[in-house]
Order: sequence, then C-alpha cells, then structure tokens
Amino acid sequence: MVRFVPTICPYCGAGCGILLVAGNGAVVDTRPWSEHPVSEGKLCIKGYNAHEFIYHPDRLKTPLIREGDSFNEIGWEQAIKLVAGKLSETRDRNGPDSLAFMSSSKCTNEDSYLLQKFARVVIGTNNIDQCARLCHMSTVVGLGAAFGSGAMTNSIADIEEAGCVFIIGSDTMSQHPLVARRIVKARENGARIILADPRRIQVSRFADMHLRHKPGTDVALLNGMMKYILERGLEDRDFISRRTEGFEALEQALADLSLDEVEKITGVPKGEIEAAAQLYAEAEASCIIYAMGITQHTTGTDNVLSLANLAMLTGNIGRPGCGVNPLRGHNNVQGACDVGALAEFLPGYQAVADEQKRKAVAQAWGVAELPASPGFTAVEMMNAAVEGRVKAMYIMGENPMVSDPDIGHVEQALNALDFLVVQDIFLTETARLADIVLPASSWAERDGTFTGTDRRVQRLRQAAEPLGQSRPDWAIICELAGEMKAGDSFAFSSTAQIFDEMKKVTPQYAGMSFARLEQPAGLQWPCPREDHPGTSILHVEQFTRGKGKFHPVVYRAAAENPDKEFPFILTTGRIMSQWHSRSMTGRSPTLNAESPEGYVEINPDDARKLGVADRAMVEVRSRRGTVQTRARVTDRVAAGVVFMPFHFAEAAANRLTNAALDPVAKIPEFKVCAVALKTVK
Ligand SMILES: Nc1nc2c(c(=O)[nH]1)N[C@H]1C(S)=C(S)[C@@H](COP(=O)(O)OP(=O)(O)OC[C@H]3O[C@@H](n4cnc5c(=O)[nH]c(N)nc54)[C@H](O)[C@@H]3O)O[C@H]1N2
Ligand SMILES: Nc1nc2c(c(=O)[nH]1)N[C@H]1C(S)=C(S)[C@@H](COP(=O)(O)OP(=O)(O)OC[C@H]3O[C@@H](n4cnc5c(=O)[nH]c(N)nc54)[C@H](O)[C@@H]3O)O[C@H]1N2
Ligand code: SF4
Ligand SMILES: [Mo]
Repeated sequence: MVRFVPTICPYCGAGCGILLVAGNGAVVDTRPWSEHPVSEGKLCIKGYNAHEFIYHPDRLKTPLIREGDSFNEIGWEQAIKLVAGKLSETRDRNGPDSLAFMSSSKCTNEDSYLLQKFARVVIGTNNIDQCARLCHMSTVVGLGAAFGSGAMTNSIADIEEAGCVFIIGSDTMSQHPLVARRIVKARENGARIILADPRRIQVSRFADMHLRHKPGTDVALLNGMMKYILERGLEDRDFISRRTEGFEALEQALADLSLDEVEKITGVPKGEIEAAAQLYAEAEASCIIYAMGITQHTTGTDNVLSLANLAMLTGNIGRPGCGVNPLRGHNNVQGACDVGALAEFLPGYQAVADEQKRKAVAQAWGVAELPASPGFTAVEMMNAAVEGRVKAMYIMGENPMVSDPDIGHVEQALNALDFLVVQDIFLTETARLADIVLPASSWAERDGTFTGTDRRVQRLRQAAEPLGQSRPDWAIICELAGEMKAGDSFAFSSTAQIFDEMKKVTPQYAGMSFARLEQPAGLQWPCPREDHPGTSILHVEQFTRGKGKFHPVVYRAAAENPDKEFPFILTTGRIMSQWHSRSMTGRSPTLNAESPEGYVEINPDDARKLGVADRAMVEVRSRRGTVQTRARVTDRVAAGVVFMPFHFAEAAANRLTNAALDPVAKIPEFKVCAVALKTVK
C-alpha cells in the first residue's frame, strides 16, 4: 500500500510542504502538497528530488570508531559509553568551557533544543552555536537592536501585496525559488522590482533596475538612497515621529554625505541610486528582501541596521506588502536560533548574561544555576581549539571542513582536539576527522518541528523507519544524558514531550502544541497563548522593543581589499541545484547531474588580460590558501570581481576565504576577500 505523508522540505527556509510517497516501508518519491500555504502545490528542483539521498549506500548505519586512519563499526551501547566517558573526563579535567557543541539547522527544533540544554545543563557551558553564525547572525543582532526582533517582519505570501520589491544581496530565484515565485507574482500585480547585487543573477532579467555595486559597499549605497530621500522630502514624518526614536542622529550623520562620494565607493552612477530611492520611497508598500550579500561581511550588522533605517524612514513596517525580510537559509535555521542553540542566547533570545532570565530558565530546567558568560561562537570555537582552550567538540549535522571560512585553519583546529564526535547521516569531510561517528536518522525517518523563514513552525512527519541502526538526533542526546547521570531532565520518549517543555521556556512558542500544529499552515510566532492565531506581520501597532530605533551607520571598507599581489575581489555563494557541502545534493543523482563540479566566474575583460580561456584550469590564490578549478568566462561578474560557489570540497572556496569577523555578530566575511589568478599550465 502506498501512503502520502505530508511533511516539510529538508532544504531551504522557504519551508515548502511536500508529500513523501511511502510504500513497502520505504520512501519512494516526493510529490507537491497542494493545500500547503507557502508552496501551494509547487516545488523547486531540490524539493521534487528531496527523497533521492535517503537510501544512498553511503548512509551511516552504525556508530563508528576511529582505528588509525580508518573506522570500525561498534555497537550503540559501547559508543554512548565512550562518548559519555570522554566528555565527562574532559569536563572534569579542564572545566566545562573546554568543550564545544555545534548544533544543526538541518535538525529539528527538538534536536537543537536538547543539544543546547545538554551543553548548558549536563556540561555547564554556553559553547553552543550553529551555522546561523555564518549566515544571519548579523540579522539577529541588527534587527534585534532596531526592532526588538531579529526575524522576517512579514510573510512569504505577503510579498505579492508589495508595490515595490527591493532585493539586495539575495539570489532569490536560485536560493529561495518558492519565495521568488511571490516576487514574480508581485510583478504581475504591477510591482516595480529593484535589484542591488554585484553579480548579474536571474532576477536581473525581470528587475526594473539593477544596481551593480562593488561587493562590501552596501552601507554607502543605502546611505546614499536615504540622503536622497531626505533631500527630496520623501520620508514619512508621521511614522518617524509616532513610531521611532533616534531620527535626529540619522539625519545628522547623513548631513555631510555627498552622492558623488557614494558613486565613487560603490561604482554605481549617482542617477541610478537616486532613481532607486525614488521608486522605493514612493510606492504605497515597499518590501525589502535580503540574504547573504548583506549579512556575510565584517560590516554585516551595519548593513542590516541600514536596511532597518531605510524601512523606518519611509514608514515601510507593520503593513502588508512591506517590511524588512531576511530570507533564512536552512530548513530550520530560524528554529535553531529560536530554541537557543546560540552562544549568547537561551531559548527565545533570552540573553545568557541577563540574570533574571537565566534564573527563570534554570528554575524551569530544575537546576540551581546556568553558566552566565556567553560562549564561543562557531569561528571562535575553532580559534580556541587551535589555542588548546577547547579540547573536545561535538558536531551535530554541520560540515565545517567545507562550510567554515579558512578551512586550512579549521583542519588545524579539529586535528588539535583530544576528542571529536560527529553525528551526521553521512561520513562527511568533517566526520572523517572524528574519533567517534554517530549515525543519525534522516528527516524522512523521524518527526518533530521545523521553523521556516517566515517564523512558521511546522510539523515534520515520519514516513519510514530509521535506516539501519541510525537514531533520531534527540534520542541520541537523551541516551547520552542518561549515561552521564542527567537522565531525569532528559527522560523524553517523544518529540511532542520535548516540544511541551520547550514552549515553556520559549515565549514566542508558548501557545503552540503538536495538536495545534496539525493544520497545514502550522503557526507563525509569536503565538503567546493557546487561543492566539499566530502572527503573520510583526510590529503592526508597535515594535517588539516599543519604538523602532534608528542607528546611524558610517561606511567601512571590507577587512581585506585587492592590492598588487591579490588584485581581484573574490565573492562566494551558491547555485540552484547544490546544497552547501553537497553531502545530500552530491548524493542525489538528479541534482548532482545539473552541476557536478566547481568553477570560478571571471569577467571577459579580466580573462583576456590574464590569457584565461573559458573552461581552462586556473589557480586561485589568497593569503590563506590555493585551489585549482575551471574558469567560466562570463559577464555575470563585473571586471575586478570573481565568484566561486563554495559547494565543492575538491576546489573548496573556503580554502581562500577570510575568517575576519563582524565585531558584534561575529559573522565571517565570506563575501569579500582578495585573490590572485593564473592559468595552470
Ligand atoms: N540551492 C541552494 N539554495 C540554498 C542554499 C544552498 O546551498 N543551495 N543555502 C541556503 C542557505 S543556508 C542560505 S543562507 C541561503 C543564501 O541565499 P543567498 O544569500 O541568496 O545566496 P548567496 O549565493 O550566498 O548570495 C546572495 C547574493 O549576494 C550577492 N552578493 C555578493 N556580495 C555582495 C555584496 O557585497 N552586497 C550585496 N548586496 N550582494 C552581494 C551575490 O552575488 C548573490 O547574488 O540560501 C539557502 N538556499
Ligand atoms: N564561502 C562560503 N562559505 C559559506 C557560505 C558562503 O556563502 N560562502 N555560507 C555559509 C552559510 S550561510 C551556511 S548556513 C553554512 C552551511 O554550512 P553547513 O550547515 O555546515 O552545511 P551543510 O552541508 O548543509 O551541512 C549540514 C550537515 O548536516 C547533515 N545532516 C542532514 N540531515 C541531518 C540530520 O537529520 N541529522 C544530522 N545529525 N545531520 C544531518 C548533512 O549530511 C551535512 O553534513 O555554510 C557557510 N559557508
Ligand atoms: S524552495 Fe526551498 S523549501 Fe521549497 S522546495 Fe525548494 S528547497 Fe524546498
Ligand atoms: Mo545559511
């Protein structure tokens, strides 16, 4: 008998609903789910093929232990004993902060909630983080400061209502296709589309304007737009005076700005900046959509603050079709942040440094105290490992050997550890360095919840039994806590039980339950009470923090800029058919066939000067490392800029990238570093 199990796509944060087709105890196909409010019966190529990697022969089926350069299979009991013993020993000998945990945005809310609780309660450290730190941490910090909540202000469907859509640093058609569908619909409804992106991307084809600024110059560009808006009196004085504070400081900071200077910094003609500002400010409702082009900079937080300034200046907050909308990346990166898998936040963005909040959570968890100082963030953990301050690491569902910046340094860090555990569904580049590897069940083999980019908490439903001896991540953590004598507070037998505890310490989720989440639309947070319908638009009457706050921001250059030795700017990103380190898409035949190998995009003028032919092998070199890959000669990139997708381990862009961090959000500068190129003879 064939069953259709409604569940959620395991790839991006759009959070599309899919039907898994299950027959004879296995998943055999994926189908679109027409009642789902986000995807409405449509999927992208990844969603349609989401089942393909589940039964790949490489799936981990038993725990593994390292013996020299290879791995041997061991039983669960032995694996759990070994891991528990090593973690306890490290904590007792070197203190709780000598351990560090990486949670996963691929995993469920219940998994991430339990891993952060394990780190804080069983070990006693705030050294817990996940890939949001490499991704939207500048959003969490920046929108938190400006609005009081670091999430997408509006909903995906709501984009259709916009009169103007301003897309900045988001390759929406490739990376969030089912969000891009709403932009296309908005356009059909008459919306004007402005794109600000250094590269020519698919959106360029239908955008009314494409500002092609230099990577890393967004603050200057946005300040230029705001300067023009103020000069022309296009600001919304009523909104500014009723809803915001700090406007005078912004006005002062922009007083001396010259658009000629902005043109020089950004490379965008002044007239284009003015025209974009005019379009954005004049529309009835203007919606900002952004992603990594904004966040992955040493100025990431400043970039986000600038977008918040622009939206408040023009009163584009709290109504349908407007807002500041960060598109979250992974299927559950929004949730991993919400439930506290972050070094400075307990569940619900309650700061670990806030004594009152910390005490309340400690009480709910039945412990006397919780660690008070913020832990090491993702990149800081690697630095601390190199310095010998972190001795043991537990990595659940992340692959930093491909995805972290400067992976030469990551390799050094992981090799310096006394003990590394990796819990994954495949033997990844990172798992190959582990002492113990624990096999997790895949998304199709378990249940729980994922939270999509528009704050939508949705049910993941089990369609097949766990493969081999693999176990759901949460069950592994409970087992381990039991072995470490913390069993009572980890005695869960279902994800529903975990959810019921989690919502008590996560105010945004307080009114939700598995029963309420049965409906196809799930529930959008905040949902404070059991009779609350959830929230599709934030900050309607007032901002989460009361008044919205303007933060004047001054343009700063990127940490590393081109010079004589390294004359090109390297910017990195992704492509439609591959997912990050390719652990899943590389094992999905349909997706992998689309784009099986890495490359570097080079502008035709630069290629001519360097004597590089299309498809020739080139060497790309930075201060951190060197890789060889194929050239794609294309005017998708401007002269002086080259682009590499970071998916391909054999020509890993992250051998080259700079691990310099944004001072507040601690996000690395994946989008700008300096490189040199030459042909390989
Ligand atoms: N197919 C696929 N989809 C994905 C993913 C994937 O791996 N594959 N990953 C998911 C995840 S985790 C994330 S975070 C999202 C990311 O989604 P996006 O952020 O849309 O993807 P990126 O390719 O990283 O880069 C976005 C855009 O930023 C531009 N850019 C580069 N530098 C700058 C700059 O200085 N300023 C501006 N304004 N723009 C710049 C690039 O040209 C690119 O068009 O995608 C999610 N979706
Ligand atoms: N140069 C450059 N580097 C970047 C970026 C960039 O734009 N440029 N973007 C950054 C961004 S935004 C992000 S989000 C990161 C992503 O970085 P990562 O999150 O490290 O990348 P993934 O390859 O998605 O890793 C997810 C891992 O989870 C495993 N997995 C899947 N399902 C499960 C499960 O159910 N349980 C467990 N335990 N494991 C599971 C997968 O096999 C895979 O190994 O990369 C960052 N790195
Ligand atoms: S848009 Fe994202 S969530 Fe939707 S099917 Fe594609 S990868 Fe899955
Ligand atoms: Mo991401």
